Amino acid sequence: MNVQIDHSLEEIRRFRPSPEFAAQAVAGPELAEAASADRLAFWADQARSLLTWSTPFTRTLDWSNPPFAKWFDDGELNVAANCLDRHVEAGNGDRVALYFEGEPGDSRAITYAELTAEVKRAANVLIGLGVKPGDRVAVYLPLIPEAVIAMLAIARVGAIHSVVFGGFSADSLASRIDDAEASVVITADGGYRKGKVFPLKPTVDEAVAKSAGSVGHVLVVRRGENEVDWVEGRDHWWHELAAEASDEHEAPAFNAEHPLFILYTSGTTGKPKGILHTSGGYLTQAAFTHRNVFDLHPERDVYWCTADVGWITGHSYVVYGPLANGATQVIYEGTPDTPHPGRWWEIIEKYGVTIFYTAPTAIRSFMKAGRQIPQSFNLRTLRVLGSVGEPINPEAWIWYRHVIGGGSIPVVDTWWQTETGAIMISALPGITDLKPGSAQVPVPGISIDVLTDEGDPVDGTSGGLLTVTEPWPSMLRGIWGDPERFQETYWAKFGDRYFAGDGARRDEDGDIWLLGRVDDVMNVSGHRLSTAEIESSLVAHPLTAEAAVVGASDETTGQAVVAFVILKDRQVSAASDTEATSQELRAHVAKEIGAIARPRQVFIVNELPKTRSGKIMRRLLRDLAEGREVGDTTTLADTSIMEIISAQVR
Ligand code: 6R9
Repeated sequence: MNVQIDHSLEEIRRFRPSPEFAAQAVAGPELAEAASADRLAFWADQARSLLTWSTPFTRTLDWSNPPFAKWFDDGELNVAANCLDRHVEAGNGDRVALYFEGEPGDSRAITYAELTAEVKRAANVLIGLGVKPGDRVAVYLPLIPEAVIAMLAIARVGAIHSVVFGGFSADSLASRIDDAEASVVITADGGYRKGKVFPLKPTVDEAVAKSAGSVGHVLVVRRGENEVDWVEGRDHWWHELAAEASDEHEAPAFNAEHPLFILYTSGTTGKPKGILHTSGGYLTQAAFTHRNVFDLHPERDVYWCTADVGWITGHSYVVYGPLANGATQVIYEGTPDTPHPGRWWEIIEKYGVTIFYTAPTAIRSFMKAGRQIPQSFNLRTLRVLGSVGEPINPEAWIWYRHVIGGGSIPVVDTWWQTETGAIMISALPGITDLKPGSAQVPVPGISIDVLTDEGDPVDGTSGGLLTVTEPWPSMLRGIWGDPERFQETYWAKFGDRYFAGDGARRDEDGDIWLLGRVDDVMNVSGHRLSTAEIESSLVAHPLTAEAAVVGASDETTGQAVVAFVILKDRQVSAASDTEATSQELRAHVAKEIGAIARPRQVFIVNELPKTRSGKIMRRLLRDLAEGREVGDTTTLADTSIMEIISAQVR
């Protein structure tokens, strides 16, 4: 088997679904047939059958003012009640919604009835703090049940959540608080990470102090039991207010286009974009894809998606999709290797996980650590594996299927984005012949095309730009507070077709292969980082005159941040120890933006390669960072520059 894996980079194999799997699969060929017969009727059917509407809709799509779509817009529903109350009313209140596994080994099983009661309490707490429909509430929490409860409580009262990943810095949190003018922040004293308590409350204190002053209340979950400072009147313990709050709360109905959340993601400029999602269409597509792509049988499956709720995957495939579908799922607070490198596999064994959804970067780091680790656990309950965040190389795909999946279960590679809200391209496990390395086919009801830069269809199997040609239910409705940037970023290029920012090609069978970003956005361990944002953080350091950042390919993380920095003249002598200086700059970026943005390397150089018009040629720096021969330098203002830089980097 090793021999096969070593030679699998040019993967040509297909894996047909087994007849047993196909026979029990929730998605059959009729889905795609119905969708191609009448796309809008198909989505309307999904919205009616997967969700419970307080006021049924009669209109499916309003696309009269592109790119501003409205889906199901005369219908009303409460998103949280769709994830909670209706399952209890249907007699499934005793089903476990969440198996929580804390990093130190504490655990809790929370049923749908219990989760519903907790969310009602939290909704009453928010109302008590003055939160009204349409208000923005920032969430800065570890992956603990209260993160899920907070998001659902915010949705339940019609407010808008903005979840900020707990690894982000005070500055990043402050800018997100300001952009959305959040009135409340929900955080914890701290959470567990790599065996230690990682404080969160001090970061919130710093962020609120730096922010423009919209925050009136900070609600603090007790988790790490670390010491925290307290601002009387502003700060409240979650457990104290929840204990006083009623667990009765009637969920009000909101319009299908009522905003549900804002989630910030990196763009090509330094300023993160607040991607806005609304209620009915988002929940329809999250639930539809979660059920059909993962072949969910809610009465018997145990599902685990390893994403944090700070990312879109955590929104759609930890919170909204699984809970709308009444699934039982695992959430795990900590890191994969704490306290031992088999922690994830131990969790799969402990809970009998049947559906597992993770990222290629994690799979590759497990590959490095060796198959003996997962092989010492019982993973035989698994029956579907998913991948998301970046292209999965065929070698990792095969390893995932063989070593984790025992060699016979489907692996679905799911392409989508914060902006698309839910899965757009994926195999369906009971139907599609799987092809390692390809994300394969648009999900039923989604229209994808690969176009040239000019907007023409590409020739045959050549590469081009990935576009979505028809509006879809879970599409972003805009960028918070910036309709022009929304138009400019996604729609200006191809008119009313959505430009995703990814390169792609279709093979002879029509399967889609993703080729990575075509803009200045890097993908590090499945997380989007902007070169511009990291460059501006580097330039903000007193030692730095100029900086250029590139994403260099990295065996484990997909891409890694590599920076080239020119120091200010007067600082060069102060920074004579280049090793210490580059360490300092790496730490600076981690502090300013967050640990995920910490450059793998910072090279101190005297020059940067520029065109005559002064644009930095990052392509040449990427060649250097990836240890390749430097490409065409003829458009450089000074063609000798690359030799000087190469010598300095070596
Ligand atoms: C869900 C998520 C989106 C970007 C996207 C693309 C890359 C995600 C992928 C993939 C190839 C896959 N991406 N899934 N590339 N194959 N299966 O990751 O959202 O954080 O917004 O990132 O990630 O480049 O444009 P987000």
